[in-house]
Amino acid sequence: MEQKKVVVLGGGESGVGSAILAQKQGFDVFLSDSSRLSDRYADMLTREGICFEEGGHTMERIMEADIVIKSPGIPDKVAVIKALRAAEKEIISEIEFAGRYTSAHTICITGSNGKTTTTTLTHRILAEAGYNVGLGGNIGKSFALSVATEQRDWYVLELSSFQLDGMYDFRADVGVLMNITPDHLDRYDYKFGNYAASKMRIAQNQGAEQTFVYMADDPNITSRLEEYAAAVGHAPFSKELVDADGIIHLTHGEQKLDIDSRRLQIKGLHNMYNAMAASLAAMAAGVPSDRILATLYSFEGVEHRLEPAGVVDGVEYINDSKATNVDSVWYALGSMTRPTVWIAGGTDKGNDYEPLKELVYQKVKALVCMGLNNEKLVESFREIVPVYPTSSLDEAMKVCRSVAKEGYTVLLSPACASFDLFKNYEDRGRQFKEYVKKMQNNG
Ligand code: UMA
Ligand code: ADP
Repeated sequence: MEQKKVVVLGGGESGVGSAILAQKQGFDVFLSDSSRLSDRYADMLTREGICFEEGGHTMERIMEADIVIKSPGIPDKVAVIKALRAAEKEIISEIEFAGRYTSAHTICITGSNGKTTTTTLTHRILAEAGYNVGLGGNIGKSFALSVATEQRDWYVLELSSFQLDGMYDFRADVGVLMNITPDHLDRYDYKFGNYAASKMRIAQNQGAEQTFVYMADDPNITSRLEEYAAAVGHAPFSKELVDADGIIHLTHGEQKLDIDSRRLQIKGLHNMYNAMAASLAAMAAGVPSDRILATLYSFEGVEHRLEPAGVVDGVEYINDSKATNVDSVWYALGSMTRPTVWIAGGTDKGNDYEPLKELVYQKVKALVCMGLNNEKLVESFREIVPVYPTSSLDEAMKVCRSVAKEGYTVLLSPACASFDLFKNYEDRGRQFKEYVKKMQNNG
């Protein structure tokens, strides 16, 4: 029988993992990338003897595919995808493909915000409870590479809407949906309904045997349950489950779990949601309540998410560089307990700052804009707080130092992407932390 042909589009983390798995499964594999591959990925492909091209897509070769695995960063509007769709080729995501070659149970986590924190926490709960569990998806090593190289009983996967878009038969044993707020609309014809529909795919193919964990306080989710998740075993979480003493009461089947939110090291309402979601997912996976609590109380959060960066002259500095949209900043500001100097700005993603105005009025003493184009932020907030436009980290930090008094918090929570002044959000967060360390050392 002739070998089936797999074409992988994109030679980054997703594509290279997919190509290696496809090769291992006996397909005839060809990988194509419109740009140059990084040395690391080119070496991995060469080592495995996988054919690839870089710097352009050769259509004749690509059109020979039986199955196309598309990297999540490639939008549908590019010519190569349009041509493949016109020819009715099967185009799937890496997660759909890899799901075909593992019998491991999966916990799949999506949402506009909170994915990485909840995925990391859930994975840690299972790992510390002794499960043979892998981590992947929109975080760290690709799922496909893990399936090709490891034997796991469980996977905890973070899924982006881009990955969900190419998933058809895949079914999560436990699906988790954190929230749906506007993001990435450029990939969804600027229609929120399209983006929301993509997020709801987390519950696709699920039935009564599976569990769907979701945030019941989000009308963007609850209004879509009937259409997308009618048949699933529901496990909702909500701020209604938190009593006046801060105890969160969770139930799943016969199992009960009472979490003392004051003992959580990750702070703020959004982190209570993250803790509830991770706990319900772990309960659905059969982890005993005492094991869940042990990990919940020791978990310090993930770098660049409301991460304490140090104290200088009685001023606390917090790195929330991953807050790249308005909703995440809303939660960050909401969790501030001291007068706050807020650093925001960068590459605007079409932000509407209206939802932040009330909170800024209540909590923020000064807004320090850090970006090459600060106009929109200045316009939005200048009537509410003093606004200081700056165009570098150094300038921004000098302003913060002069306006923040003892007992204040300086919060970097930009609401914007970082690409105007930094390589990425990690670079922005690290430079911020290094600056704070330098101030501590120099007095
Ligand atoms: N490319 C083409 N043709 C095109 C366009 C791009 O070949 O027309 C090539 C690029 O030249 C590049 C490759 O595609 O070499 C990149 O593919 P990619 O953007 O999908 O990036 P990967 O390195 O494969 O990483 C992807 C996810 N990236 C995106 O969705 C943008 C990673 O999520 C994920 O961890 C990884 O797959 C493994 O599954 C990152 C991310 O930024 C963390 N995600 C977004 C987010 O969190 O907001 C969704
Ligand atoms: P994601 O992987 O979805 O981007 P992260 O866990 O990395 O989510 O958090 C990104 C940003 O969103 C952080 O800056 C954090 O302060 C904020 N955040 C975290 N969890 C939530 C949540 N459940 N709801 C809203 N914002 C959140």
